[in-house]
Amino acid sequence: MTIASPKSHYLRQMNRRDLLKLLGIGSTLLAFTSKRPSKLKKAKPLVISTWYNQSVTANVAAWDIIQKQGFAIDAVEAGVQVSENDPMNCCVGLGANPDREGHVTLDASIMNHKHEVGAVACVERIKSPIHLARQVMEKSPHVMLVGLGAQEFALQQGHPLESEELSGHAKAAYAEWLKTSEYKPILNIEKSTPIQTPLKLKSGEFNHDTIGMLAIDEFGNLSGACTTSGMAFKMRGRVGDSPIIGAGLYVDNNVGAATATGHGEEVIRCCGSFLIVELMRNGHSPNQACKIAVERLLEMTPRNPKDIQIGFIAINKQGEYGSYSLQQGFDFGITTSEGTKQIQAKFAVKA
Ligand code: SD4
Repeated sequence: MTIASPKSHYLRQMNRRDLLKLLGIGSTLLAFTSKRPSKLKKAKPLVISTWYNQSVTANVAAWDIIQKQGFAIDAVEAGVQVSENDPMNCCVGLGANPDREGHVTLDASIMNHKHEVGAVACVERIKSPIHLARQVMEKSPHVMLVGLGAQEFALQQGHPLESEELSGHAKAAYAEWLKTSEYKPILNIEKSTPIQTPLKLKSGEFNHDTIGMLAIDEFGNLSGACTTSGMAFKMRGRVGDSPIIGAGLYVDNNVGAATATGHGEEVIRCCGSFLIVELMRNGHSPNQACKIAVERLLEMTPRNPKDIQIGFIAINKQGEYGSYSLQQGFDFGITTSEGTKQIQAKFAVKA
């Protein structure tokens, strides 16, 4: 293991603003190079993640790092790993539901405050795709690895090759799905309580889920992570929005960060998370930016909006947060020094 010197550690934590200051270029140049929201106040640390039933445990793990003056990038990685490590989770990590051929394939992405990104897609038999995504970011010359190449890189990095056997609940869900072999994701399935109930819901459809997490640390730096098994019973080789930087996740430390859950094809179509960050750059609040992105997505989608669900969450550099979803039912959890709160997102499509 290499130990970073205090100097290199400091440099790693510096953002563009700090660097310009150090070089004596300072605020005049910044005023020309980036449009920033007008009212600047110092952000208080926070952690925010999609689907409250996951946030309650995942945010706590992330907050534990933040409150010890840890970095946002470490917090979001540790936070979403709580879901990845839960063998009973229907929809994140190796315990999750498989694709239609019976293989669990995982997608994940991570982004820090320095525009460094890492992602893996369609990776099999690796327990923590978010850690692998971080290793792609830090230890490879690339930003994204997929399939067998991602798995090979994981083994080189010391990840064990896990069993390909499905978890008990995933086996049961898959057997049930094979009876009709219909691909019909259910809206808001993430809210089934507990999430350890992955089989069919009342409507007769199957489960899916994702955890997207954003954090601000004590140093005012932003990071994000997103990890999922994707849509249950997807086609083999299908990749959703979660590992696509700009779609399922985006972070700009000068402006804000956003992440998404729901039907990934739609989020990719509108570059959802990047769009939200750009809207915030132009002065919109996180709530407004998420709402405008959902409206844009609605204009673009060729699908019946009643058949799809999208939930966005966002934070800005000032520590404001917001959300918006396409349908009713999306919620998220926010954790600060005052504890964790559940928030219901406002939504676009009225029943
Ligand atoms: C995907 N966005 O693979 C993910 C799925 C998801 O809650 O978010 N499910 O398209």
